[in-house]
Amino acid sequence: MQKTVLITGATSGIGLACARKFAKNGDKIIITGRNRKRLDEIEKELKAEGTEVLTLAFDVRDREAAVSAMATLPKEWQEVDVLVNNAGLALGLEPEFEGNYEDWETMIDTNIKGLLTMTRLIVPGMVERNRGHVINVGSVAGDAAYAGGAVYCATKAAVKALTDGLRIDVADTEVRVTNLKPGLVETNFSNVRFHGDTERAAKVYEGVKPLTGDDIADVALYAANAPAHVQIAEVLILATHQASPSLIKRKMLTP
Ligand code: NDP
Ligand code: 8X3
Repeated sequence: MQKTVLITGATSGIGLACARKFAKNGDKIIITGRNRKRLDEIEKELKAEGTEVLTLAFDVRDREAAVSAMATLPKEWQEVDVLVNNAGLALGLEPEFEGNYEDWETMIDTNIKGLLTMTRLIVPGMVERNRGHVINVGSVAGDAAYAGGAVYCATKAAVKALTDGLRIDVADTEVRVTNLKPGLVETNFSNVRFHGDTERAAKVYEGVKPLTGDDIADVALYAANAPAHVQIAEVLILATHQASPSLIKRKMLTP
């Protein structure tokens, strides 16, 4: 059955890979993000392949903008079947006692409050229709802290708690809730974390074959299309030579 899929942060990395995978699957896609130009380019790309696409440019931290964006959804786009809460970021890698206040606020406002806003706006309709699926993009970082990552890890631990809590709150409906927890995925993530220091960002993936956005999108697509009685509650996805947030064996020979 064709679904309407809303993806936050669909302009890059995991979100963009999800947009392409769900589009290939024949679904209708609502792509959202802050970068209007990128959204337009991606809309063009997906439409050229025959996908029905709607773009909404807003910042998930701006609650009023999110509310207005949802209020503008044309009738035929209002019944969102799958919400992929993906927009998120890490900023900085300083010890907790030396971190940057603004970076902390941006991570907390995006990864926790933005995800909550979208959940609050979309899930009531799912509950009313007794149908839907929320896929939150958490992280291995939510399972265990690592050096310099405390605040980012805390936001992803919050995503775990919010996902588990939502699953409890909708357990008497047909709505399903999934926490995808990737490890090292090569996207724009590290460029953003290091404020555009591309050399430092490249080192994160040195000597190891990282996951790709596609690897994560495959799992999202599987979860969304599992039989109705199957709820993929949580999936931890790691590169073969990553064993935990901080244990990565580099210089291995994964083909
Ligand atoms: P990218 O930087 O490639 O993509 C992040 C996306 O989020 C972009 O589309 C970005 O758009 C969007 N975004 C960021 N802030 C906001 C905002 N305030 N409002 C709306 N959109 C926003 O990184 P990834 O694809 O790697 O990250 C996606 C998710 O995956 C994040 O939640 C991240 O924490 C998580 N994750 C990533 C891992 C990795 O190793 N890469 C591993 C585990 C989890 P733009 O900035 O253009 O607006
Ligand atoms: C992103 C994975 O380990 O770089 O969530 O924090 S990690």
